[in-house]
Amino acid sequence: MVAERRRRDARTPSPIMAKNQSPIVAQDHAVTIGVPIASLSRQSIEANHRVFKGYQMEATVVSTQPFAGQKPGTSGLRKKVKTFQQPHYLENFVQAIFDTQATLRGGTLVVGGDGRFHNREAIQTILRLAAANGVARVLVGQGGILSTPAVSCIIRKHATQGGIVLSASHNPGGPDEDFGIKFNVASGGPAPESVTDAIYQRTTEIDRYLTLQADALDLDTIGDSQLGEMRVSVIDSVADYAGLMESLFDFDAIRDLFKSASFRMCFDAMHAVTGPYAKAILEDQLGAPAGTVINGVPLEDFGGGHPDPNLVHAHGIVERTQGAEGLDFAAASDGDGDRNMILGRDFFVTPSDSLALLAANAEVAPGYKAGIAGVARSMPTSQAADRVAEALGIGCFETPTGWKFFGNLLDAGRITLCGEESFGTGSAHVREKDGLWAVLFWLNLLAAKRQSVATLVREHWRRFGRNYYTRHDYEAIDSAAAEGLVHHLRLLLADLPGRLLGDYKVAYADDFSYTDPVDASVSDHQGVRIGFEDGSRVVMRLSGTGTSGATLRVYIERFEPDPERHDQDVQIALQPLILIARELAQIEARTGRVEPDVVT
Ligand code: VG1
Ligand code: CO
Repeated sequence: MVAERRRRDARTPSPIMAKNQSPIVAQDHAVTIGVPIASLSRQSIEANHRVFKGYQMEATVVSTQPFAGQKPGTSGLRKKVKTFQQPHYLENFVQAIFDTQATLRGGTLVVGGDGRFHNREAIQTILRLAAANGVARVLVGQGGILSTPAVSCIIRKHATQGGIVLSASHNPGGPDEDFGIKFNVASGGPAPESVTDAIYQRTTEIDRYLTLQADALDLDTIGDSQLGEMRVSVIDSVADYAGLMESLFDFDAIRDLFKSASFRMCFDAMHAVTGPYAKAILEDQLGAPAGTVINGVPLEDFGGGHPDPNLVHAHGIVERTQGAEGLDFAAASDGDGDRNMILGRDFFVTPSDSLALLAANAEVAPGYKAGIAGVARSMPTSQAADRVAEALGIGCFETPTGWKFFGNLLDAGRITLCGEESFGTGSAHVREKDGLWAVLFWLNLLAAKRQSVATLVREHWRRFGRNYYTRHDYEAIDSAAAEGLVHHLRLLLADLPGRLLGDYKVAYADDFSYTDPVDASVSDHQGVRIGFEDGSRVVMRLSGTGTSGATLRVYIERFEPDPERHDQDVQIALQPLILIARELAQIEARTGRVEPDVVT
């Protein structure tokens, strides 16, 4: 079925469709693109096959009804593929974007996805709606492929009015798995809450969408075609992004590193979107040996795996770094290319440490040699970066989970680097987290220092102290039980400060509320956090990206200044705090789970 669909797409290029098509014109109900929604007559809204007069291809008004639950979560709207395949489901959401984002009319939109099942169909639907809604031009990645950071890069480079990314990121793909859509604004970043709220609000009252009756466009051939009045430019998925990377990092030094026989690396693209990017940049441009990139062909079901670069789902490359013969460096990225996992020989770099290390050594990369303005991390991310910021005398910000909260700080020039514990690291070069960027930064660092990953991190700990850190995920738990657990925790908060839990005295306990330092917008209920007097923390929140039941995330952190104690097993070092978290939240009693599903 998948192959058939692909063939059909490729067989039906219709670059000059507009000229071949004879429009069905209903003169009596002709309306013009650009009329405000309110001025469309009831009759014309409800009638199908109404026409926009004066355009080469007819635009159709289709009546529809709202679907419940089209509220974007931490990163866009994510649902099962089957949900997205329902007639009008995607159309409603996309129309809600056009109805609320006025600059797209007459503007340019970037569209692409991570290649998962339903990507191509969804792009064709979006193109038709875009044309019918008066978008002047769409830039679409070849084969429908664009990574999340590439979309951000292209929006910025071509100064477009926004972009749409089709991805459910690290969630599995396939007919019975997940699909997703997110809208990025003109800065290149994920839509801020004000925008996602407006889109959601519109989905609750939507009663019509505009589309064109048109065949599928050829997405595989680079070049321009017309869809009604709209120009569709199929662009190279990699070129703009690769150019940006070359402007930031010392490619000559990395080339030298690859030439040295003693350096061996592997990049696992997990059959997701970064394959073409990693091959072009690492192997073709930087001269890494062929085969450095594994699982490099994007597949609609990611080869049946979770494209989630962590110790559990990317265990294949973890094994390749182990033992005396282990690789010097290995990395992986996720479905849409915005996450990264960094490994050295027998060594896993915690994402929170990775952010701290890059901040402490940013000047090795030409793009950051002038220094960094500040750093930001999401609240559950360890405080390792804070220590670097303090030493450097630069700003340090703590934001809620989700990349959209970094946007204002980046736009205002308050920060240069930012990151999340969830394998997300990035900088002001785009407005998304960026998996390959982080890998290249590490390669640049290794090329400049010529030390092993383990030595670099251990020396960092020696200088700044070590923030032992882990995250425990309890996946697909009963939603009501999860809500009950969070409610229970909130009730406890007021009484916790001053209390002794095991050996740890509670310094503060709250439900994190964030006031954006740039626009003063407030985001409440961003996670329960319990801070102890020695700087240790327990944070708990529910995931905003899952699609079945609820996922409870428990984040645990403890600071250890003594270098003599930097080599403990992480889970053992954190055991007392792990038990405190489990007891406090009554995890077993409320969810029936004794152990987490994923530990990172
Ligand atoms: C998770 C991560 C969060 C990240 C988000 C999107 O969200 O915890 O840090 O920003 O995924 O990443 P949640 O709400 O499930 O904890 V991605 O690579 O899925 O765009
Ligand atoms: Co992602």
